[in-house]
Formats: sequence, structure tokens, C-alpha cells
Amino acid sequence: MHSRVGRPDIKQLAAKSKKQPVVISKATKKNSKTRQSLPLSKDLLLQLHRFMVKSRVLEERLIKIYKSGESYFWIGGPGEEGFGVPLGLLANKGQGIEHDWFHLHYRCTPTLIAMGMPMIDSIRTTMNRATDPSTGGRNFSNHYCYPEWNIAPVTSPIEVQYPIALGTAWVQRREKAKGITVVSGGDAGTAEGDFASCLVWATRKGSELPMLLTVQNNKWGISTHFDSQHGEKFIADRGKAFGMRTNVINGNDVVECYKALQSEYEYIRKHRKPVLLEVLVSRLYGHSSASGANLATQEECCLKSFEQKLLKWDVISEKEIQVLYEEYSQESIQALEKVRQEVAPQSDTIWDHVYVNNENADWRKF
Ligand SMILES: Cc1ncc(C[n+]2csc(CCOP(=O)(O)OP(=O)(O)O)c2C)c(N)n1
Ligand SMILES: [Mg+2]
Repeated sequence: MHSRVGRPDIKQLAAKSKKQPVVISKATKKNSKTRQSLPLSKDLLLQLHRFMVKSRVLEERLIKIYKSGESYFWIGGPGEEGFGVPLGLLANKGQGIEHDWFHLHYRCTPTLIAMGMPMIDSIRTTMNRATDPSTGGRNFSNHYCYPEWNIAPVTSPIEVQYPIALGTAWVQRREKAKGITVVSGGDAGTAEGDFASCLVWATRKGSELPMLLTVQNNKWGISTHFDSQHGEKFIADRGKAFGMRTNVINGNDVVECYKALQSEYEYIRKHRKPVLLEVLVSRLYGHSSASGANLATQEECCLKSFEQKLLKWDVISEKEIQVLYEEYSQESIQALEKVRQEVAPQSDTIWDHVYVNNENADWRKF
């Protein structure tokens, strides 16, 4: 596992977010002497927590599946739940341009879980089963595709999603649709021209696009550290040169993420202009199975940090947390047992999902 260097930014931001102290109501915390209030409603805090746990348990199950030799590869989103869950929860979910479009990358399980993806479908993707609704069992873990929720296919080449996202945003602008377009990627990928092209096309004067561009900055591109690659302090600062609204948030603070996303979504929906949002996140299991997929104990865990707060605020008990993990663990095991019985894709489906009925579908006919 790589050692982590130069991470003052998350701490600075965390300190900044603590400027408004979170206080707890007397009724909620029995022994508290101070009159205090929660930063979000109790129901919402519990909902955020529930989805974060579900996503984490699922991802850890996917890692076990890989390590026990039942899948070929794992890559995913542990450490990004604090951001990914509210991103999905606040979406205007549905099909067509009146709803939001999502061009996500391979760490997006938390967003899909918050939108309602069943655990079993993610396991089907990872285990390459014909029943996988995203790719029919023909892509990596976390490479989702749900047309009914405007989830565009996750691409293996990094960063191509940024210019692709311009297309849906452009149509939403042209048709004066209600929906907006969300595109996400990692920090290292922003070195590619695709990202720069997206900034140019999203911000043309008079033709600004209703887009949320997010960069989840975990400070690594596989094994290359952020500090050796960037002259700018924040990636989001690049957006300033294009006259766009920018923001940098602490991805390890789910409450901060929820509130920031609420305000960014609202701005884009109202003004139909783009936002570049940088989210400082942890990479909890390294890059992928290719780097071992072992827990990086030196990284802050957004879920553990949130649970400490929930306990302090008396929103949940240790016992309730434990039950939740057990519940989802059982669900993931039952799903795995079912998927084990399902078949791999057969050769006659090789052309499914690739330019269906198109003359270019079959390379043998070129
Ligand atoms: C066009 C392209 N170049 C290189 C790769 C190999 N690759 C896969 S992930 C990755 C690192 C991406 O880092 P970052 O954008 O920071 O995202 P993270 O994995 O850290 O979330 C690279 C170089 C690729 N998939 N596609
Ligand atoms: Mg990265």
C-alpha cells in the first residue's frame, strides 16, 4: 500500500467546516446540558448513514469475491460514500432530458446505491454474469449503465466521460429541459485534454451548459501522487479562468457534502450554468485489485467519522449500527449465493450492447 503524503487540505477543510459547531437537542441527547440542534433532520442523517453502510458492505463483499477467485477484477468507491450518496440522493432521477443525466466513473457505487440499485445487480456485474443489467456480464466491476435512470455507461478509458457529458447537457440546454448533467472523474484524469475540452465547451459565453463537473481528488492516479503532477493548489481553481462557479469540499464530511450538493444542484437548475466541484476524498482500498485492494488504515474513513458524530448526537446506538452492518452483510451473502448459480454470457450475445443492428457492430465484416 502506498504511504500517503501532503494531505493538509482535507484537514484544513474539515477544520473550516467545524466553524459552525454542531449542537444537539436536549430531547435527543438525554444527558446533554446544552440545548443543541442537528445539522440535518434525524431521518435524513439516518438515511445517509444507511446508504453509506450499504454501499461499503457491498464493496467489501465485491473485494472478498475478487480475493476468493470468483471475479477477475475489482475497482470501486470505498472512501467516496460521503460524497457519492448525497450525489445520488439529490438527483432528479428518471429517463430522458427532463431528468438529470449521469456520466460517472468507476467509483460510483455509493451514488447508484442511493438511487436504488439492488446489491445483487452490482455483484452480477463484478462476477460477469449474463444477468448483469449494465453490460450483460461483459465489463468490470462498478462499470454501471442504467438507461432508465439516465446512467450513461461507465467507461474504462478514463476522462472520456467529460466531453461525452457535453452532449446531454447541450441537448438539455437546447430543449430548455428541466434536467441537468452530472459528470465525475478522478484527479489524475484531469491532466487529459478531454477534461480541458469539457471546461471550454461548458462555459462558452451565451452558451453555458447546465452541468455539474465533479472531480473526486484522492491525491492519487494509481501510484502517482498528486503533489508531483500539479502546479495549481486546487483543481477547481482551473474553472475560475473559464468564469465558472467553483467549490472545494471535504468528501469525508457527508453533511458538508449534502449541503454543498444541495446548493450546487440548486444553482445549476436555476441558472442553467456549469459548476466545477472538487471533492477531497480518501482512497480506502488502494487503486483496485491490481494494487492489492487492502485497507489503507492511514486514510480517514468518512463512514467511521460520520458514525462517531451520529453516536455523539445520539441519533443512533452502537447496537443499531451493528445490526445494520449485519443486515447488509446477510443481504450481500444471499445475493452472492444466488449469483453463483447464474450463467456467464454466452457467445451468441457477444454483439449485445455494441452498436446494436449497426453495420459496424461486427468487426469481421469490416
Ligand atoms: C485513457 C486512459 N489512460 C490510462 C488509463 C489507466 N488508468 C486507469 S485508472 C488510472 C488512474 C486514474 O486516476 P484518477 O483520475 O485520479 O482516478 P482515481 O482512480 O484515483 O479515482 C489510470 C491512469 C485508462 N484507464 N485510460
Ligand atoms: Mg485519483
